[in-house]
Amino acid sequence: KTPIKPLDLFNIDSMLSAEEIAIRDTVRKYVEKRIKPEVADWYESGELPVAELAKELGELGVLGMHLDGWGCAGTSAVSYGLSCTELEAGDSGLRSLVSVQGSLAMKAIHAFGSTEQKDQWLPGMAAGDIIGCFGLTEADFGSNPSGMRTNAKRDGGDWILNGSKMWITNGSVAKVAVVWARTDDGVRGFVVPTDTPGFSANLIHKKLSLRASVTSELVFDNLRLPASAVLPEVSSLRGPLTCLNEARFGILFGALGAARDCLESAITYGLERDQFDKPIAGFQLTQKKYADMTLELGKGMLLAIHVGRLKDQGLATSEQVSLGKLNNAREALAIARDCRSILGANGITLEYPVMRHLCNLESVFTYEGTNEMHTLVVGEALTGLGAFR
Ligand code: TGC
Ligand code: FAD
Repeated sequence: KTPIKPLDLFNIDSMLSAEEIAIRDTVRKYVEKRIKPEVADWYESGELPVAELAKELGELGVLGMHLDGWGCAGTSAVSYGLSCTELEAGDSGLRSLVSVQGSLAMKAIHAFGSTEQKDQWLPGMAAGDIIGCFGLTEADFGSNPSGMRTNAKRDGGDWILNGSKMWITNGSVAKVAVVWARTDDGVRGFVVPTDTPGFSANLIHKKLSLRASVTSELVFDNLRLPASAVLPEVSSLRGPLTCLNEARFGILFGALGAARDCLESAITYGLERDQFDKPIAGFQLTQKKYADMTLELGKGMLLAIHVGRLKDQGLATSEQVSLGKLNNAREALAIARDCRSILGANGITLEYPVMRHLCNLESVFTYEGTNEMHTLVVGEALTGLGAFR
């Protein structure tokens, strides 16, 4: 029999519009042609040509694609999600670049910025000319951003920003940083041009995950900003958490892209690799792994599309996004691990994408809210009892 691809077994395409399929296929082609041939080298060297890729991704139309106006395409949430799946089938670092740009930095300005801020930043960010980053996490406050120490104080009409942020994607290459800081009026967002005196970014080295991604510490040392730098429309953690909902939604789809690439690689490998005089794909134990992984991949995709359809109707809740992030990041990681076992020793090299995805998915499991944070969000929804503190 001719083998069928895992997601085709679910006929996922039957759930998608012609436009969604066209967008997905365009992103898939870009990833196949531009990313897959080079990504192992980028990963090994720990260097990503971010500026070049951002321009290309801007031309592809994926930066802020789900936002309306200011050069953004205003696509459906499902189209955005499917694009994340394709980007992450290339590498989680590529999807991170796009998530942070579109769903975090651009979303913050789009949702909470003034018209002047939107006019100044969004068109260049959509085009990929201006790279953005989003600083919420601090070294001592990851899961609990409400404890943040970074602060901004008024000085006449200006603001003075002090503190630091940690683990910031795109931090060293960004021209603009959206920074969340404690103020006398609550948590406020600041749009910070990274050439402002007092701003510095230190690259984080020795990562074993997300190596094809720039991750940095940001430091603000008496950084002076005009009144016009503050995002006017929000003054609580609702600001950053609203942006996180968008990025988490992208991960719901994205993580499955990495898992799909692992599974397809493991099936191809299993058909070509003989042991005991037959392909290892022909052994029942291997087929059980394939079947179980395909079920989790397909169930995850059905869940992602369901949440995406709710989102397109304006019905998706943050708890539903948490359900999806919790399940899909966890199952993608489990799939990557099982695929690695099928590749045997070859599975630990960069000759195949599996170990790279597996290492990346460890970060995906942690960032945008850890597995435990999303478990507690769901627990609170089910019981009405918050168990965070
Ligand atoms: P809590 O007291 O519940 O709420 C504070 C304010 O926020 C509002 N809110 C939300 N708004 C929108 N969406 C949500 N999901 C929201 N959850 C809460 C809430 O209504 C309230 O608003 P207001 O105006 O009434 O004050 O907050 P809490 O301190 O108890 O925290 C809850 C918790 C633990 C769930 C939250 O802190 C959390 O999600 N922690 C995880 C932190 C996190 O995910 N960090 C991610 C950083 S960015 C990143 O990782 C990028 S990775 C790169 C990539 O994406 O590729
Ligand atoms: P901690 O919060 O210290 O958690 C450690 C462990 O304790 C976890 O297992 C956690 O679930 C558990 N834990 C904590 N509290 C509880 C509790 N109440 N109950 C049970 N268990 C608990 N952040 C940004 O702001 N912007 C970015 O662009 C960004 N990019 C990132 C890129 C990478 C590659 C990585 C790895 C991280 C990035 N982050 C970014 C940071 C990321 O969001 C945080 O790492 C994440 O929120 C977890 O915080 P932490 O690492 O401090 O872990």
